[in-house]
Amino acid sequence: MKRPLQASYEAGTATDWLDRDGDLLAVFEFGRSPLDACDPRHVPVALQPLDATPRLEVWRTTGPVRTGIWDGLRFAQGEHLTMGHIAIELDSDDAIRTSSRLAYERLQSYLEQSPHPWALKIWNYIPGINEGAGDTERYRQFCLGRAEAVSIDPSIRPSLPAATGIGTPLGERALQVYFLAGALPGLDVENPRQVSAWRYPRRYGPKSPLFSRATILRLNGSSQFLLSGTASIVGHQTHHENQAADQLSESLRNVRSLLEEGHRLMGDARAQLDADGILKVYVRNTGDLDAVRHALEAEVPAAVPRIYLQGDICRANLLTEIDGIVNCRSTRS
Ligand code: 3EB
Repeated sequence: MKRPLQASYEAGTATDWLDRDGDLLAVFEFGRSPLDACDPRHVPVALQPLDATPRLEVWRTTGPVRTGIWDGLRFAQGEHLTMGHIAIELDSDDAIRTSSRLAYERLQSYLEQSPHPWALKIWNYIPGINEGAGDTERYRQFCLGRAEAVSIDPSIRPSLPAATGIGTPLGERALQVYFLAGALPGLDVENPRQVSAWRYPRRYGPKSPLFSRATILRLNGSSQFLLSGTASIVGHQTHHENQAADQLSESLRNVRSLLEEGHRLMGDARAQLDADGILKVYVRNTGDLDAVRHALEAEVPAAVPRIYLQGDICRANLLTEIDGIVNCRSTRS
């Protein structure tokens, strides 16, 4: 059984991978501006890789893979999955809200006409995410713009893709949004330890972030977990302020709780952190790298591929966050 999405971290250059034909859906190159994309499958990401982290994340899928550009959105479409990305140049200080709205409107228009219309997971990389006080903070402005494009009825449980929202350097010129989409909706998973993000209280901003804690992509008998950015939030509150290692451990407790909840929903399959998955660890202060790494190594088997990236987290008191892709195994005997 071949999994619809094979994700891995790789050394080498993006060009080596782009020259391969057939099954390449995307190659993410860390430490480069999103405005440098040279092929629809090439996604430069403005987060610096830390330590000995590989520079590339590679996604492969069943092909053939067709590529194109649609109203500025670059996409690669395989047999079952589409990867798409948008980079919007920010021309003034207060452009985040309108750029976020524009990115989400474009993304939705693209999906409406695509054979893979269901967003499963969306990554949002926002320059200077914590700039601005109170409701003018760029992350909150980003959430406002997103909510203007994506409306939900808060009285019914919405169906939302998983997401990551991370800050890139203030000097980066573009807001970047990239996604994975499929022909069928994913199975949404919420975390019993956390308040759903769309229900966060008003104090976190005028419009709640719109994402589910994870989605499960089920296809051809295989199940893959797409984890949202997971931080040290219990209920809706930040835990372990100023303690990067403890925040990492709390994030892992959240990940395990989410995987357990997914098992409860699926019944016959269980996600397992092993060599078939990937973990991305975002670290705000490079001085915390060793502490965060030790905390991770104490709890996650060494075989699980992982990378460390310098990234700001959406709340100023959060120092680290994890996301990833975790494959499931059947528990049927
Ligand atoms: C949190 O749990 C941390 O705004 O798209 C995680 C994942 C976070 C996605 C987003 C924000 C987003 O609230 C922040």
